[in-house]
Amino acid sequence: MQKKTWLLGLILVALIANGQQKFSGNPLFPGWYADPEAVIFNKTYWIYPTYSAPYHKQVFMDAFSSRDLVHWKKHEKILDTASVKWAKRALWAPAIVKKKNRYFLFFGANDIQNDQQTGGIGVAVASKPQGPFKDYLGRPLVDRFHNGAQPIDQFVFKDKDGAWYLIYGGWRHCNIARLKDDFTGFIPFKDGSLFKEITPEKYVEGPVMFMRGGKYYFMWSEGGWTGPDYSVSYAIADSPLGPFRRIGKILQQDPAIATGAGHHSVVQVPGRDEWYIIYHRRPLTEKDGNARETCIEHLYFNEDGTIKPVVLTNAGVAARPLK
Ligand code: FUB
Repeated sequence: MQKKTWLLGLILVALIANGQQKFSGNPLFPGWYADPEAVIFNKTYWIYPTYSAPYHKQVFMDAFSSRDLVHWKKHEKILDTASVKWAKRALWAPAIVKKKNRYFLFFGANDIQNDQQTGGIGVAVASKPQGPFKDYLGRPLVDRFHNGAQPIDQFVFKDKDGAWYLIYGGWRHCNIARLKDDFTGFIPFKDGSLFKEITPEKYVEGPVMFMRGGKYYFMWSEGGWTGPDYSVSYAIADSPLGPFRRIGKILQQDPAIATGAGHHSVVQVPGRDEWYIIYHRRPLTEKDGNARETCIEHLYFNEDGTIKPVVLTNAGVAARPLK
């Protein structure tokens, strides 16, 4: 009898502790998930990651939503290669935007190695953030190498004048292209070109752009994603076209916490100078390239606008419901 009471007490304490949990913890949710694209839709945080597995198993994407950064709900198979006839494998690095009550999910597929192969960057569309997403174009949006950039790792940036840009590229080259308003193709730049190379020093992949204080922050991943030295660096410019001069590294492994920290996204609490970086990293116990999990930390700035180095934590961040 005494033993039973003790056990019940223990369960009660665990339940209370769980109910009072105020920190997200890292990783944010279980499972191998990489390249997290974090956004806010309708006062809810959403994360769209790559399902991190061998390429032939990367045939779908899951998404995760949260009202407070602490409690996460999994939305399974929001996109599946079954609904994209040209995509067979290696569904990578989603980027998502909302436009006129539709959600456009840009994704990489097939890991093409040359212009003869089918694949590249595609677009899927849905009426809800949790999908189901369907192929929007029936073909890739970018299906060739331009300026040496493998068509993967897309990011979609809306400029202050309303122009939409696709920023993308693997294999150490990064391009920017101005999207047509309906996302079916590209608008040429003044010189007639469609794809402008904006590659900064040491760039490898995973571009991200955001604005703060009237400046364009450009971030990217460096090193090899399967190794410990994967990391994130950044530049600041006055235009989305650059030029981007590398300022330095702000996210990297911490031998006490995790390795391979990189391929991130950035979220701002609307109307506030409060920022988060959402990224993937590899637990110290793991060596497999695909053993990547999605984590979160605060992103802080210095007075002069430069970014402070990110501190990797196991605790993550405190609950932050959106009003
Ligand atoms: O997850 C697949 C690939 O790994 C991404 O496209 C790269 O950026 C790297 O994170």
